[in-house]
Amino acid sequence: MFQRILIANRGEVALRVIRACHDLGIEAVVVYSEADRGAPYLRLADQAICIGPAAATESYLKPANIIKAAEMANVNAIHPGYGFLSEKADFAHMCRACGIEFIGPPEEAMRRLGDKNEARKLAKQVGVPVVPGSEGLVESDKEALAFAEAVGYPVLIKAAAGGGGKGMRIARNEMTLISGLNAARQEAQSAFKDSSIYLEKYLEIARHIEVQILGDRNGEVVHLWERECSMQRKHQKLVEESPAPHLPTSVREAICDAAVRLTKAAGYYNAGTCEFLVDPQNRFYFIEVNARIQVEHPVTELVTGVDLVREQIRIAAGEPLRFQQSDIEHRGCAIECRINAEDSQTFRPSPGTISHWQPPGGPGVRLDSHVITGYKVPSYYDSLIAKLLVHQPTRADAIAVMRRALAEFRVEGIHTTIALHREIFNTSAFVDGRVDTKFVERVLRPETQSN
Ligand code: MV4
Repeated sequence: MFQRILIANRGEVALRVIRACHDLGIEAVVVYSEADRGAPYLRLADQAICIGPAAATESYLKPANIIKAAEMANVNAIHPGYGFLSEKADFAHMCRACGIEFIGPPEEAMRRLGDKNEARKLAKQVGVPVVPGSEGLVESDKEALAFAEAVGYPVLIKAAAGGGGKGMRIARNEMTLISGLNAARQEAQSAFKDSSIYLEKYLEIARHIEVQILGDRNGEVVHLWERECSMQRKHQKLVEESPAPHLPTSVREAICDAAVRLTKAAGYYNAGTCEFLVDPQNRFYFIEVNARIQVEHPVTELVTGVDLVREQIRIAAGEPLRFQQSDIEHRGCAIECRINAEDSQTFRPSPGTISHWQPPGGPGVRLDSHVITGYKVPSYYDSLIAKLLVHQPTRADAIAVMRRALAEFRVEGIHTTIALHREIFNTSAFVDGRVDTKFVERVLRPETQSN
């Protein structure tokens, strides 16, 4: 097993990985930017190393700075967390070439699945349904028009190098298809240095359901059931839960099985997620793989009892999975609310100093957060400050405990999304499990509706 791990991330997830290291008897070295100097979670690490200025591009996104810190601290491995360098195959390669294990998937699987068009091809090969789409990349306007004509509008323009909604554009007619293609190509070129585009039929009403998997270096892969992640706004998830409400057992098992087939075929190991869209007729379609641990992983930890971050570390160290599929239980219902430092009406960021922080607790509550009273939320990074989770035998109980926990939660000095969550948990459509990806815009903030 590793003796020392460097954590190439910040905030909530850096603290989550510090804890997993310590649970395994491993020393944790954390890096920080100048904006995070003095952050309280740094004191829980065994060592903290400054890697550059506040701007992420000058610190958390600079491979050379991170490798240098890793070599200085003499670590065996690097945990990238989520975001930042977590899905960069070049970074994984660089770590391993320097004799430092990258706690993530193999480079080839990262490259193959990181290209969404390639991931789609692989899914088709192993019999996993995909959304009706273009046959490979779209090279010309003529091809795009022919595809849209054949499947009917609306269509969704997607960047092969994109993901998580980046570089996506809806086209509802010929004119917006042509202009959208050009805009999407330019956007993809500047964001990912790759202008490759493909098309899919746009599913207007769908639920976003993802399957957690764990694979080891011997080619074994198990799934840890699904999470329902439809409650989101502008590709920022707000609430995640497991099990997915109203998902028939047969469909659930078929989706989970599809996720295992796909990741096995990719030669994947580490923790990972396969994302699917599920339409109102409960037909499911693969959309993409997230080759990293995700923000919402604790939802799965609560219902399965598996510590996903510890398992990531064990897998990276070469240990075989300690369970087979039939050992993975799913107990009760878990729900997560993402608490962000932003205005719950306008969704604008709300950085600043937290003058009072009074977190909820008690039976059935888990709070993952790096925040304490007096903490200053920097303006440079993602605004996530806490993840509030509950675990109960039934969804109704989970909702009741979440309402109670949200009522206990007091944050002063900045705006947070706690107020929005109180609204969500008092909305009958949510309580009934009637959620889809348009929920917030349709039910809660109709004035902000765009599409
Ligand atoms: C889609 C889709 C509908 N039809 N693809 C969003 C994130 C990325 N992983 C893929 N996503 C979607 N792909 C097709 N063919 C709907 C989403 C989607 C979404 C789209 C617009 C606004 C919010 C959304 C939330 C979740 C999923």
